[in-house]
Amino acid sequence: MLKLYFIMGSQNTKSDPVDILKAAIAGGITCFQYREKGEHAKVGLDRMNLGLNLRKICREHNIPFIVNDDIELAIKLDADGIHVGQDDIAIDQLRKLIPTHYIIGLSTSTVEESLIAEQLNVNYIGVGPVYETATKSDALQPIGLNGLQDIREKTTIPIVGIGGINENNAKLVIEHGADGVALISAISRAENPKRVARYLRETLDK
Ligand code: 3NM
Repeated sequence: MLKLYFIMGSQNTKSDPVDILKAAIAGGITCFQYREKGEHAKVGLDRMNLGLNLRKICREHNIPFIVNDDIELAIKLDADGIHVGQDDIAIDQLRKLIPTHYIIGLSTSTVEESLIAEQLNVNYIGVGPVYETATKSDALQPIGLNGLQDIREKTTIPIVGIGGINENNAKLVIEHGADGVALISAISRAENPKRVARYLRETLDK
């Protein structure tokens, strides 16, 4: 499920997010996260309605649908899981508020955070930023492939690398221990999202 993990909100594309998601699925993504967040993100009903559309598309194609951060939205959209950051709700608190079957993902960027995540029994960690990214305005300093590898060697939890990942470096991220790659702009801002997703999937399947 983590192999080719696509994340998007309407703020991440100039096109219709529905079209981008359909193209990404046709190209072979294995998981989707709805992350309607930051400058120019939709709020309220608009955010909900886009979420409903994207959720429906994922359901039709058997693609796990994860919601970023917002528990209420995740439940309203009948998501398959939720992804939270270090500064969001504590995991034991989160568990009390979501259905037991939910996939839980947690962002980490250090060995220490990753060991704690492992102890908390979350389903996967999103480790990054591996590379510099322009997509997240408050992103930390890149940890690099070495930082990723260090976390891999000290934990056994499933890892998805994130931050600045694209067609040219995705394989390296896997070679340094990640089980999958999570990416936004490489697909959401691509001229041909389907082709990029397909290329990524073929590269990672090799
Ligand atoms: N989280 P792109 S980096 C959403 O380091 C997000 O936790 C990060 O976007 C983290 O693939 C990031 O366009 C942005 O670089 C990823």
